[in-house]
Amino acid sequence: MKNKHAFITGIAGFAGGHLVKELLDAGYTVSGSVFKDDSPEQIKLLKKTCNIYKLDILNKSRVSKLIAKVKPNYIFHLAAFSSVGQSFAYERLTYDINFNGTLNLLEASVGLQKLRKFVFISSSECYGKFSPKTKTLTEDEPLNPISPYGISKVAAEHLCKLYHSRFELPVVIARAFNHAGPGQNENFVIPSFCKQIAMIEAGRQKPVMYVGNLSAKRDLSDVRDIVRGYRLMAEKGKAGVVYQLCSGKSITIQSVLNKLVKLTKKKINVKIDKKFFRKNDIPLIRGDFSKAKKEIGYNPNYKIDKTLLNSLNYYREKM
Ligand code: A2R
Repeated sequence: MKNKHAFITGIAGFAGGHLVKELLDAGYTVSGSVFKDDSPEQIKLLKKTCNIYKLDILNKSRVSKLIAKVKPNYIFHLAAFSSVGQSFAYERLTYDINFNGTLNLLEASVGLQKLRKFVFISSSECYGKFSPKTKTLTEDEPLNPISPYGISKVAAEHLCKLYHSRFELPVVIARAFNHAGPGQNENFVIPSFCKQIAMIEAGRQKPVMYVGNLSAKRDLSDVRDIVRGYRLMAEKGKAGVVYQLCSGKSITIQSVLNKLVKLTKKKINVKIDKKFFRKNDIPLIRGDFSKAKKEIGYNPNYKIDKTLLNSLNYYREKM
């Protein structure tokens, strides 16, 4: 469709696949980039509806050549080193991909004639440690990241704002809170639980689940709501502005686990394993999506029970 061509970096990632569906359903033409070929099935599927390019976002000249060739009207920059936990072990790589990769893409986008919006995907990890008096996070909360991942996203947000003020690049920043759903890899807490339950059901793991800190409270959304937020930001977001995308509620990891365990007929023993505990873990995170609701019409639709069932079924099918 004319003037509705979206380019997604990290298109074969967890959120990427859901964003493709969201955009195609809304009448966009979609293309995007993959880094490695380590999910050939997913890429084969994507190629049925999208043009897919191989791209390392750290390759500056290749990024600018590709963007100049594709000439998208919308860019959704999802490619990232996305694991908070692993960012401690791969600190420099995290800064490289999340900061320099974003810089390459911003540079390549300056001067694109028909670019309507550049959506940068940031994270609630930018807030890091905040005052216990803060009950609900808003976009105005000071940023105090406590992980290499959080630092990289804060720095990249600043870069996006600079490119907006310096070159009038129409950048909007999505500060996404935790999200889950089918397709997420097991480095994250919900898929890790789901995979273990599916393994137990398939007789491939003893009926014991290993879990980390269950008392942490998180603001959890369905990925399908979050990607709708990305589209709404592209269509209605104000350039240079940050929008939080979240559920506005918080739930303990314990409750998530209880809900998941109720979805299986197997009797499961839960064992706490300290190796899953994170230093500096934040006890409670809850966001407020009022600004996104007011300015772009964002309203989450999915109930947590559906998100959990769909995530578990994804791993059941994989078994
Ligand atoms: O390794 P691949 O081919 O799956 O690509 C990953 C891609 N990526 C890169 N792309 C280009 N050049 C690189 N040097 C590079 N390094 C990684 O980023 C992967 O498909 C994608 C990220 O996808 P996920 O890890 O599944 O993250 P998710 O959950 O979709 O997160 C999307 C965005 C990220 O910016 C997160 O930081 C944020 O939402 O929460």
